[in-house]
Amino acid sequence: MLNIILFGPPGSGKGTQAQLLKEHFNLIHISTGDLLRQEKANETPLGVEAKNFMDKGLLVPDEIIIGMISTQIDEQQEANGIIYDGFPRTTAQAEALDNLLDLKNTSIHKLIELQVSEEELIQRLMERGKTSGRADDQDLATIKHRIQVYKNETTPVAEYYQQQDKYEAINGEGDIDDITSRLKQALENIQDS
Ligand code: B4P
Repeated sequence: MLNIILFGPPGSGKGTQAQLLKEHFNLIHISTGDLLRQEKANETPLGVEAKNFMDKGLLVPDEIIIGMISTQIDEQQEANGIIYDGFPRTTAQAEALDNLLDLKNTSIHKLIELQVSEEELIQRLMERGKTSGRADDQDLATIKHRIQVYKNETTPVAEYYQQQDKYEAINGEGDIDDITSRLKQALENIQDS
């Protein structure tokens, strides 16, 4: 089983690339952002609570996310592997994920960070905001706040996996297809090792 974390700031291409990789490697794609947006759209109690945080560009509390991901992993017993997209976003989430995988006698193989400049992130998210209908893509202040939250609360996750010698950085700028090729190479290297 291949367990990969696709990591990077908001707008770095995690969702875009996870979709392409999942087809190529026959993996399951778990996006906490997509799961939360589904809960929001269905107006479930979880979705109603999450909305308060998401629309302001804040992280949803760890206990909500960890409960949600645990159910998802349980439902994917037969998977070839899982790409985690947008999760973990805090070290508490990373520790919880390691514990959940440990119970299943597996572990994270690699965290791959998509590196993109702040100017490019802002441009992509403002562009997406024109059509996505997402409240968190609508204004510059919220986008900048999300990037700041990423720097403060999420970058320690990369250090956490760096300490386990499981970190790799990929250039996330340029053609979508070129970035996919870089990622495919990284995943093939993991499979061959
Ligand atoms: P996410 O859904 O994870 O939102 P994101 O970071 O904006 O997504 P992503 O980075 O995947 O966007 P993509 O590159 O695909 O989270 C949203 C919110 O949910 C968070 O702010 C938080 O409130 C909450 N949340 C989610 N997970 C959580 C967790 N674990 N803990 C707590 N809270 C959590 O797309 C960006 C745009 O760029 C697209 O329009 C795309 O078309 C474009 N693009 C992609 N690659 C490109 C390229 N190479 N060149 C040009 N454009 C490109």
